Amino acid sequence: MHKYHLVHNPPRVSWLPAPSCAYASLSTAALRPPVAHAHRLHATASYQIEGAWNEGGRGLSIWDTFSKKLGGDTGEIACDHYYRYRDDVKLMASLGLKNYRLSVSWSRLQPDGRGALNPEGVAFYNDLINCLVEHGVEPMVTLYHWDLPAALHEDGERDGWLNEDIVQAYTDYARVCFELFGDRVKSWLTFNEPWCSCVLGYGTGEHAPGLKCEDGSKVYRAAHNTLLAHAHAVDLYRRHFQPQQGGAIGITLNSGWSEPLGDADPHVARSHAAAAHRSLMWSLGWFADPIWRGGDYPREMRERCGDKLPEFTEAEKKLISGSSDFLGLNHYASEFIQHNEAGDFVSGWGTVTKGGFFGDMAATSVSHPSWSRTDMGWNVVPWGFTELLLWCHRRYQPSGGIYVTENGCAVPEPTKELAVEDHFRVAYFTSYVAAMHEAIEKGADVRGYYAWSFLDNFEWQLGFSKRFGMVHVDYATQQRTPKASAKWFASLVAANELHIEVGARFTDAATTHVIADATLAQQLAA
Ligand code: GBH
Repeated sequence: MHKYHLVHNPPRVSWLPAPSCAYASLSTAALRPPVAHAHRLHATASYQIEGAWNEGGRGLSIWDTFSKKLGGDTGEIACDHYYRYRDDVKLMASLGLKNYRLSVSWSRLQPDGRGALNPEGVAFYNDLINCLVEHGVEPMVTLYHWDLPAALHEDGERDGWLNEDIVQAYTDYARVCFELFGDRVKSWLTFNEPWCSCVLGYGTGEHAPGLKCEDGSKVYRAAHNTLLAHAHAVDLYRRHFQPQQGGAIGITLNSGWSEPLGDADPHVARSHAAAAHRSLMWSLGWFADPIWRGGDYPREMRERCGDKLPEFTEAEKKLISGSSDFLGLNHYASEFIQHNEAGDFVSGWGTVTKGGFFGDMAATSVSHPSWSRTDMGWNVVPWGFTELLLWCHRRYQPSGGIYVTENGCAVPEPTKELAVEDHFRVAYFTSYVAAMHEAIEKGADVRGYYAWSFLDNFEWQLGFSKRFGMVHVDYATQQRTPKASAKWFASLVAANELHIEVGARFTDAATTHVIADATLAQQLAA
């Protein structure tokens, strides 16, 4: 049994000793749900680190073609992890990491997205998994982190996640992974952040396959097929693999925390509160309600989306309901939310959208002027993490608990010398781990924490310009250099204690409730 201690300076607070409370820190780590205590984990994703895009028999994915089309950085080489995984695993082990979340590139395993397996791809993941196990690092494997085989997508009305045939193709691919790797992999995630692959891939066009959809109907359709694919893969695992292999399977959803903007007029305040709730529904509830609350989309979505929101059959509702052993949660930032019927929306990457998916949601976000921001422009609001964890716990009560499968920040690091002094990142992690601790103390069943990310990597449409790693990567030489945050994380893992030096975390108490002050709320809204 592990004991966790949260050490303030002063005072000292005991960490929760519950055996189910496992922690991991550092970039994307994951915990093993039923067995507890996978901690100190890092997370990564295939297209963001592997490189070797046209080597080892790999087929193309939609991210290969999409990033080529954008004309900037691509994942062709990325961190060259395909060739350097042994050294990377050794580095993890040397930092004392016990868990590591990775994703499988579907098109490396099945170049055409269906049928024939690529033996070199099979060998790569076998070697990688064996190497992790040999070094005492437990893998958590994401089956789908956005890199759909290009063969399953052609621009058009009913392709990729818009085509219901994808459900069978995905389930077959999942079966292959369970068969090949399930003897050693005991922790599976069906999907990483379907919100992103659906909204950004089929709505705003910021992510592959880059489709734009004004009324949002494609977004809802893609999500519908994603949920069905998830449920079928889980059903398959539970019936044919879980009894012998004994692992756990879940899904990872992303959400910020949405805090209602205050207002002196109680009527306006109530409309902001309803908008904040909708904001959580359109990010988390969209996927989590079907899984944990009876098989269908949230009531507010049914009311506001009309025919655009596809229907589930009764059999599908049964299949989806309960289809996750635990809730995987990726969290980065928080916003104040106000009611806005037009639904003007500025995405985390700056794209402005009107109507459609966001118009249905009818909510927009406001940042508090005192909040610090990361290099992504995302707000640093540790208390929002506490609120979100408690909200998830209360609304969904996932039987296998909550695993934080990503949390972290980008920091401007123009040189390696500056990068290794990443005190902002240390403060971010310190603050967020402490905020998670607070949620656990208040009753949230959080069993694991993975930091994002182990290595600096290919940050999707922003390429190599954003650095999330605890380990610096020099892309010219592929040299890895642990940053201060990696050392901080290693000591967190080793001690099972979080030491918070005075002034070493983001203080946010001032902004927690002050927003209820009507004057400030009006200033913000203006
Ligand atoms: C994760 O995405 C990804 O899983 C990972 O691959 C990536 O590298 C990492 O985070 C860092 O970006 O205002 O529209 O942006 C997180 C992406 C960011 C999606 C915040 C939701 C808020 C809504 N999330 N975003 S928006």
